[in-house]
Amino acid sequence: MLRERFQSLGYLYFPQAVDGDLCQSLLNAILEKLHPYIARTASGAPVLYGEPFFETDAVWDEVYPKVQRLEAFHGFFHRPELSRLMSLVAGEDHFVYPMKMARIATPRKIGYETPPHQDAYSHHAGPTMAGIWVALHDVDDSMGRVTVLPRSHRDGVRPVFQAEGVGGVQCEIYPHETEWHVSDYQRGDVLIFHSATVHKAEPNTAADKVRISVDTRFCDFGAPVFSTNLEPHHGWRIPGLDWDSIYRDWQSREHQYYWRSYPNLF
Ligand SMILES: O=C(O)CCC(=O)C(=O)O
Repeated sequence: MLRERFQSLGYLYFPQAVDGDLCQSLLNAILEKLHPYIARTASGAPVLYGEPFFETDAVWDEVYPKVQRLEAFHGFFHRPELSRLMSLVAGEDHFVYPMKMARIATPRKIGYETPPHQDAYSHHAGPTMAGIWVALHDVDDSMGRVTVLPRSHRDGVRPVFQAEGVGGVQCEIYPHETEWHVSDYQRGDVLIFHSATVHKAEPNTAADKVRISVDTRFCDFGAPVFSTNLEPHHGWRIPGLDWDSIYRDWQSREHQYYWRSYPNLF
């Protein structure tokens, strides 16, 4: 039934599907690495101190490798509760992409939010790949919510053009596609979207609140996986951001290099 809904709508939304304490603990670990640029207020939302920044800006390049080196960040997507959600779409035997992403959507960076795109294009993936996105704290309508275009996966992979913002490309939106699905999010809310479902982030129009979320990709085990997905996120452009450096201080080897034996890389 959920699979049918997923195939029909192109996405699934699971409110508070991940334990709040687990999200809190990962958020705290990430915030430690974002010091002194972003910190948590008593009210809960992460807050920006100083100038806004976006992926590839100098501050982002300084803090992001520290976030990428967190064992808890990578391990998060291999936990049973996340696996269970992925199984609903890709079956028990699924493959979690090694590339894990953390999003730091700061305010006052209008125009640099994630543009409308399809992951099938950006990750060179087929129809059985999907994205999983998790809100690590409550996200209100000012904070750059992620929004999806329902049923947009049915029209296949679309032409793209260059855009500002995360990922740098934007896909075509057809004139009849005017109804986006969006919600305020609570900590632990999960979105799963089909590889061809168009999604984007709203601008973060808050005065100082930052939206921090995490996401990755997954597929049924054995589906083709394009080799660029085996790199750490932004490892292709940040010197030294490679798996050896990411894994260096980890306590466990369980989630290190698990992807090397994957049978269908191209
Ligand atoms: O969180 C964001 O701003 C972007 C998320 C996204 O586009 C994705 O997970 O594919």
